[in-house]
Amino acid sequence: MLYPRSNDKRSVLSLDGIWSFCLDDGSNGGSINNDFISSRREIISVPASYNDQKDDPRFREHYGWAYYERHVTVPAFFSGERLVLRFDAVTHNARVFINGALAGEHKGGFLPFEIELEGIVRAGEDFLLQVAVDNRVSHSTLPVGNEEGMAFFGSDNAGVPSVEAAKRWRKKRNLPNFDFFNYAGINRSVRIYTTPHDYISDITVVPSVNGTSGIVDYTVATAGEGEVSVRILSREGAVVAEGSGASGRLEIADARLWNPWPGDPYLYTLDVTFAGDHYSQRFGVRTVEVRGHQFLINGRPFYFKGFGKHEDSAVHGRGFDLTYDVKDMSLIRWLSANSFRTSHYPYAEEMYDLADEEGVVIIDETPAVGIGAGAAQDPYRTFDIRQHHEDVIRDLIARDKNHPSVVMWSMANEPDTEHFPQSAKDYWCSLYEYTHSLDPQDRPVTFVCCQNNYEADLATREMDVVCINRYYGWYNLSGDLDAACYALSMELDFWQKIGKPLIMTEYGADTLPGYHLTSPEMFSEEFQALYYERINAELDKRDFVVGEHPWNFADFNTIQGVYRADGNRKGLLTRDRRPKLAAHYFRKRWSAIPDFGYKKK
Ligand code: E8X
Repeated sequence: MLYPRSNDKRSVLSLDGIWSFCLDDGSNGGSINNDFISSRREIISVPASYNDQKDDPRFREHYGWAYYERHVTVPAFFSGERLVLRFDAVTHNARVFINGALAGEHKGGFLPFEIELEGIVRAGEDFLLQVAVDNRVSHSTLPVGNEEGMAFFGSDNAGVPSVEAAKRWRKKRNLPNFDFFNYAGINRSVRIYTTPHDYISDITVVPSVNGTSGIVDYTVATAGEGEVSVRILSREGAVVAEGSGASGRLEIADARLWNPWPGDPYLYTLDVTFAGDHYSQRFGVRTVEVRGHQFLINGRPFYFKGFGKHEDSAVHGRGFDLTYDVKDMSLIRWLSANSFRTSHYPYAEEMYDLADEEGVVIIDETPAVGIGAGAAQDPYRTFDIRQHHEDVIRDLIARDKNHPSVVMWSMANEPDTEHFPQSAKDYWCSLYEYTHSLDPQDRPVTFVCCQNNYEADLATREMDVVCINRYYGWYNLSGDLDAACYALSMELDFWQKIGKPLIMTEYGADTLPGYHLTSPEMFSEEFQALYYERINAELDKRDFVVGEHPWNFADFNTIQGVYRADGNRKGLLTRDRRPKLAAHYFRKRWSAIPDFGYKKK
């Protein structure tokens, strides 16, 4: 799927800004009731989550539909062009109405969707655009929620109502099976863009290297009649290769490779014309390969220095904010990091563009988090998620396939792979094959494994890279770093035999900024830094460990709970991006660790 860009043949009209908004009261179920909306409308900013824009508890507690609306005027000079309405992300489910008629629907809150306006709207016309947004999560959504909030009732705590009693009186609410606030709304940009009626619908670039040449296999999908012409432009604007035809192979002599910073993340542009259309697609010449227990980029063993992140900031919630993305890229460089995982959902396209430009490596993750219910039930047999999971993987790869920064796909975060091991292995290995089959660049595929009985887990070891989240010394063996290192070392002995490259994709400690102790204990800044010093010493002993991703880049908001004091505080940085002691520790450590060749062969 191409990102909307204006050029000599295409225009883009932004629909970001102030819209009208109201929360449903449960009586309209996603249908448009204009009397209901007009009596409750208030202002809201797009793009952004709606939850933290208002000082009314209803906005954070909401369960169900909310309604956005605005009037749109399509410029007359768009006349004769193909008109497309594009939502970059609406979380979680969207129903789009134009002049009161349903024009499109979409399930999934982190990937774009489009609505062709042919026959619905004409250039020069005004129209009413209304969007119904559903924030509910359940056993049939990704991310996964507990069904109708009953999961927390019926416990044996004295005074807690039984499930039956709860059903009689409880106000329904979301109970996410994931540890980040269930921000919702039109979280990313909305646009109308134009193309000619005969247009370029997609571009695929598959780079490889042959000696000093860059080999570029390209495919251009089109609609209508015309001839495809392609040119490859260097970063400096020189034509370095050209050809014609909807697909083909071009060669760049003495190619400049895309390398992670502080290397040169060199970008080329595939400039495509077809009939009266024109689109320029940036790409990088780089190779990615797992070989033995190494992760190779351009044939050299790469070491992941970085973190799991979130799209999360005050007031914006999970809303797209290019300024925060630029700031986070600056902090990634300040920390001497070289990578991040898009935990736990695809991020805004603009962040991948920045990573391409800045030379930051991405592990691209789907929103499949929360797949598990402990030993209570086999989620692979009882959660209705498989088709949607395949849809999300298909759409993720369609969106991100050309980014040189994307080097691996993560199908999920912390699914249950322990309680129903064979069922889990069947699910993940078949989805692994499906994911590989969709990626034209055939990048490595994994999922991120939750702290578990790793000997019982039959799925994690089948992935191209073993990605584990481990909290020895925090959630278990709490505060006892000697025991934590011993337990981790035992587990690493196990993975040593498996022979795959391993990334520690999460490890961390909740830390209150400004809480200092001369004898480090949990929640202090000194403990967080010491925790990482000790765990990293264990990781350094193992050549098959090819990456360290502390959890998390920054503090972030979650649902309220006894373990969350103003959200999750495991950030190396505070939520407003100020460094804790551990950030200074990693800045020093990572500035001394090279991107390549850190571990022996
Ligand atoms: C945590 C993280 C959470 O924020 C992240 O989204 C997924 C969790 C740790 C799981 N991983 O809670 O800070 C630990 C499982 C029990 C040992």
